[in-house]
Amino acid sequence: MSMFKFSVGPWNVHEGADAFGPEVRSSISFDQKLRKFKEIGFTGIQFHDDDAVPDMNELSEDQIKSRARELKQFLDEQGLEAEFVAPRLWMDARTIDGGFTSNSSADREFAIWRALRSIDIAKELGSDRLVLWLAREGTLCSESKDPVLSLHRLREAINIMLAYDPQIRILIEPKPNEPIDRSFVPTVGHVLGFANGTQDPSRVGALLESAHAVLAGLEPSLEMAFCLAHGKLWGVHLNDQNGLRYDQDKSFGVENIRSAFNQLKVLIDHGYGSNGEYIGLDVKAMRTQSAAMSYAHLENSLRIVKLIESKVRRFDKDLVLKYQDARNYEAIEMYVMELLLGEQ
Ligand code: XUL
Ligand code: MN
Repeated sequence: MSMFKFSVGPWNVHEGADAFGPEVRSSISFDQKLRKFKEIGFTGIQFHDDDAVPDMNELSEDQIKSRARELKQFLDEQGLEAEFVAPRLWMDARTIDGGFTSNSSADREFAIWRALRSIDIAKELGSDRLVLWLAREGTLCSESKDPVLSLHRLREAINIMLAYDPQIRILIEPKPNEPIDRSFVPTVGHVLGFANGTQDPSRVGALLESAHAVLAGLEPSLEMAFCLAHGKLWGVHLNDQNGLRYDQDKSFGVENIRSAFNQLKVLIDHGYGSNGEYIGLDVKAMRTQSAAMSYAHLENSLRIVKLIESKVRRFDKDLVLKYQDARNYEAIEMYVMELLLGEQ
């Protein structure tokens, strides 16, 4: 049994298209995905704004809210909860060069409109969390944007969101690159520094994705620790990543099981989840897998989390304290390896 609640997004079951090839699996309807998520053991759903309200650009603000209310009823019927809503600002022709940091004022206005509608949707769905993955808030060409001005623009946009709804909390999910070359807010350290400059730092925190930390050359468990030490770890996207490559969204723990162990250890040791936080998974099926395997990466990741969680609970703190006092780090390392290899 896990002590955590788990969440997942509809985009985690997908057609398999990548930058170099067409789709390899047929689409599965939204309702079907949500029902299956519940069956597998998820109780929280992560939404992009247009997952929740498709074609929202064509709808009035009232229509958007009423569609969101219909979705809330469906979630209630299924016994599911919305964890967060995130504006999908990277797919629109108006935000090809970023939303909040675009040089075009019309693009920036559109991005803010989408963020405010995402807040409306979140409220209708009963969530106080807006996630900002700042996909294109950076550059492909360094000289194409003024980086300081861009950060001021990002801060202004976030201040507008904070003022729009006094309850909303903003979780910035940093990623150092992809689809842009260089992000203006690449790590959670940047997020927390940036949060301090906003009008209400108490409502701006972080969502840490394991793969994004690895892409920044950093250890995900320490990035989590950094946020936990500031009371700012409000969400996680557990997954895995084979070094400095494209964003892989592999099943949790399949590349680096010791890091996976340390991620769960820091979460458990420091009470992650006690304020209602979810363990989110942001994993994708391998492109080679058939439609019949559309959910295996999710089932596998959940099972891996639970298996590693049981290792963390068996971790012998007293023994390790003794080794720490004796500065016998070889013994600690071997103990951890034996624990992970089933010899403890
Ligand atoms: C992209 C990513 C997103 C966010 C939500 O790398 O992780 O799916 O989690 O917008
Ligand atoms: Mn993510």
